Amino acid sequence: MSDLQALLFDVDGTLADTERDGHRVSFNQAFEEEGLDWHWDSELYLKLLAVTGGKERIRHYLDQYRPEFPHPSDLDDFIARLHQIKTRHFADILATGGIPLRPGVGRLLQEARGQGVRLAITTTTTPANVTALLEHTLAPGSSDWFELIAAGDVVPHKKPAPDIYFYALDKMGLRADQCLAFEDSGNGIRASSAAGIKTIITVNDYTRHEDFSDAAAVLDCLGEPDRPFTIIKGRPWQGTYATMNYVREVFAGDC
Ligand code: XBP
Ligand code: MG
Repeated sequence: MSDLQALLFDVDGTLADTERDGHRVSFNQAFEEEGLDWHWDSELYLKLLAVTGGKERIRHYLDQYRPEFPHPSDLDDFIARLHQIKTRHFADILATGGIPLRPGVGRLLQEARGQGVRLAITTTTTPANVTALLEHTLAPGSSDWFELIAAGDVVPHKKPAPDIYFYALDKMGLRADQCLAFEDSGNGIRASSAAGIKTIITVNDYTRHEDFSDAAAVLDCLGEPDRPFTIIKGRPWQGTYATMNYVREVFAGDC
């Protein structure tokens, strides 16, 4: 077994619960701004989350739910413009401090940094969303804590394809067995597992019923001293929240 060299973090649902009250709301704001009578409620959005990537999600919605919508001559441009507006609204939501980090995320990132563990982001979301989230929740300049932010369209196929993980391994000069991934969804773990990377899952309301049989551990969150975590799958741990010792034990397969 190799030493743990790097932690690779998904963003949406893992670092923060961005989907229902962030991305979903900003999609709806963009639709309204463009005069479209589309509205994604929470229930519909759960179904739409099967498709990762905002542009891909809009296209899927058009295909599956709005087949009668008169398609503009350049559909790619239309979707890209709508998505740009959505990204602007999402940045506004983050700037108001509307979306905090999930329990234990900031604490574990600090601890990993202190131990010289390399950090990277591996996500399907737009790069601007990642920096905005980090800067508004963690600390100004905290994007620099991550040696790589692998995000969005830098790879041809988004999760559940493993491309973003292979991209990160390549850029960081690491092997899969030197890394541990943090994900929250079935699509996420399909991507990390297909790249051969051990994965800790922190579930959320949208994902808790998904298939995590490939996970090294499944948690309700990373936990804090005053907010104990629950281990849903994985060996018990003597502590009440996920520390780097816990992470290393999971990585070593002892937990
Ligand atoms: C997250 C996503 C993202 C967001 C929207 O999946 O699918 O597409 O919903 O972001 P994961 P953009 O957490 O598995 O990376 O609109 O910027 O694409
Ligand atoms: Mg996710």
